[in-house]
Amino acid sequence: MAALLAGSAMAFGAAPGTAQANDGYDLWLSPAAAPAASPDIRVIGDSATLKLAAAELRRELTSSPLPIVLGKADAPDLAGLRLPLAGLGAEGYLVRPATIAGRPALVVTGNTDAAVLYGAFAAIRAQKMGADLAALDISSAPKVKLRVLNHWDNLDGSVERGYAGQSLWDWWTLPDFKDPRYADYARANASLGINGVVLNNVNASPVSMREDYITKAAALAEVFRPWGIKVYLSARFSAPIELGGLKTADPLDPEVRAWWKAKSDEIYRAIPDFGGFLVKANSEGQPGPRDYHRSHADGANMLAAAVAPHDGIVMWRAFVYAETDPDDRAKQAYTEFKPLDGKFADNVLVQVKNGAIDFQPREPFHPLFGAMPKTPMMLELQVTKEYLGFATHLAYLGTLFEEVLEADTRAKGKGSTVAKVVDGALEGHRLTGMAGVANIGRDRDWSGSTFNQANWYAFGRLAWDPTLSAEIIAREWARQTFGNDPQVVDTAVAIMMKSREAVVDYTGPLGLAHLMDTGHHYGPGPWVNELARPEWNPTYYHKADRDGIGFDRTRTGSNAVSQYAPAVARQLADPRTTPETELLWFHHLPWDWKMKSGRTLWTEMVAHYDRGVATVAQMQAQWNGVKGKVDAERWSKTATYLAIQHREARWWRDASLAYWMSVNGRALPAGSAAPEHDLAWYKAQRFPLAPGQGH
Ligand code: GCV
Repeated sequence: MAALLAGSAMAFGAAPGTAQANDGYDLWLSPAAAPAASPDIRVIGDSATLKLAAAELRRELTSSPLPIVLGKADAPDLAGLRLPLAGLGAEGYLVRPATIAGRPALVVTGNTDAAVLYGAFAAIRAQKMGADLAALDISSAPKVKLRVLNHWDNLDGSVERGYAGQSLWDWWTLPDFKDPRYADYARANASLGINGVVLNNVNASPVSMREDYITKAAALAEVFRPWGIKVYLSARFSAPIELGGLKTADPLDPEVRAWWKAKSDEIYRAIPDFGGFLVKANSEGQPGPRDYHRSHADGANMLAAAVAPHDGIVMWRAFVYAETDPDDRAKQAYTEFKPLDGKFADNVLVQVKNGAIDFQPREPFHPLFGAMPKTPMMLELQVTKEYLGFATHLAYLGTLFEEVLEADTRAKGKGSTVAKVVDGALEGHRLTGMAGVANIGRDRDWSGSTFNQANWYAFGRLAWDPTLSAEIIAREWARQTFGNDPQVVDTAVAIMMKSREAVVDYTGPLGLAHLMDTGHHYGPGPWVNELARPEWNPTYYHKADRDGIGFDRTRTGSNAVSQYAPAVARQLADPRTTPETELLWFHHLPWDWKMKSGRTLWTEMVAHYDRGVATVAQMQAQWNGVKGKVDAERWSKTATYLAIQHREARWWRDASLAYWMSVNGRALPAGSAAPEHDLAWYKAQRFPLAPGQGH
């Protein structure tokens, strides 16, 4: 019932930008209600996807200076136009005026139905950004083939690192009940070009591949299909034991191989366009091929062989580290995977997080990018804000994503950016992918806050084209979300563009990372040092003592810098040439180290913490300036969340400084406020019920 209400309430949603209530359900799109007037639209062809494309244009556009004609390039009336579609592949679109049967029209076309749908969304986006449809001439093809959301959703409805309510998937009522929200979700993804969804957590339950759950997944696939979206499943490596009753999951065992082949065949019978498997193996307690002394390539290739006859793929995660390995955690994935370059089957992508540790507010790019030229490297970004203040802190991640995509690996000389590794341009790979760990749940606004929706949006737009600018994406999103008032749009963009750096400043400036409290990752815990695995403790990462702070990853330390291409390694080997934003990631330095500003390291650190808190206060003031210009519901929720963020930024700053002072015995620079409480108070805080914890 709730779901039905959700669907129908959408029909009455307020238009973006009005000062009425708006619960955010419509995201950056328009409400379902048909506009009073709609343009003249002709669809050539009758597929479900083309119908959706036409419905979107009707719903989103109130007028068009030209009649609109939609259809595949080879459709009657369009084929004769000889439009330049050859370079657009299966998903690229073309939108331009043309004369059809003697009448001028705006043509929306592509080589497949999905491409036409993307073209329709592009036309809508362009019009909302102020373009004149009569003069529109746009064409675009995705630079990345697999643009996939990873849901860390459990079968009981909880979401690991989810801060937007329960899972969207109601596994209990599937396959019978197809909540209208599933189609609304698919529509939002399609508007960005997202073409794949991994339904279940990488910490996977074998039950996801049980017959009844395959039927449930098939029901979702059916809803998503017309929107151009394939479903994928996270596979638990030991499923042949748990589901199949075998004694082993050894990837070279013939019975195990046969089990996976039969299981894949079964899945493809239910879901003919099933995308394939995502696997977390031998990581944080998950089973994997290393349990049988086999390599990650052995494991991936076994699954790849099972899905290859169906054109399926395997996304094999490189997020591995072991408590038995005393080496720097930041080095372990590279050490394990680099020697496997060239050993993976053609339909395997190695999925690599943006940084070598774990989605910190800032990390240097992962050294595996550029280091495995023979292997397609799929970039994994975290859209949900596990380490950036959950749903309550405003942190626009477009800038974080842009920073990693623009990072230069120097693998093949200057300009070998992570974007070029990921989109295949550097090595000529055609199988390419980008994954985003979703921030989507059953909250009415899907992502836990209005501004979190922008992170979903930014992921989708960058997966389509990793060279887009974060600022342009922010502007696009703000205009579609809030309407055309320039003051509102400028304010939203200004807030967004500084927001992530503010989080870096108040949680861990100058390359510090992994300082949060245990388990829930909510709030500061730089003092934590008693956890079983050394690399789970913040003290492992900052190594602060009376004399200095930071992780020496040069030759005198773990030598992680040697995993980068020589030009990058040389730069990072010297603290004077290392970017100060990454200084303490790579170097252990005395508290009196002279920074470029002329200040000591300690004084500079304090200045960053202070700046982080001050930036949030500025963001609050800017948001107050658009009160009454944004609908009251979204305005006041955002204002309340900014107040929470300000309080918690202060908490992060105070707790961190109290701890650093207890270690270095130094006073705060003049003018910097003393922490509100003593260190013992901060240490005593407990949050057993914080959301999103794994279980
Ligand atoms: C899904 C981090 C998170 C875990 C997550 C893991 C991963 O460690 O805290 O919740 O598990 O990354 O990416 O596999």
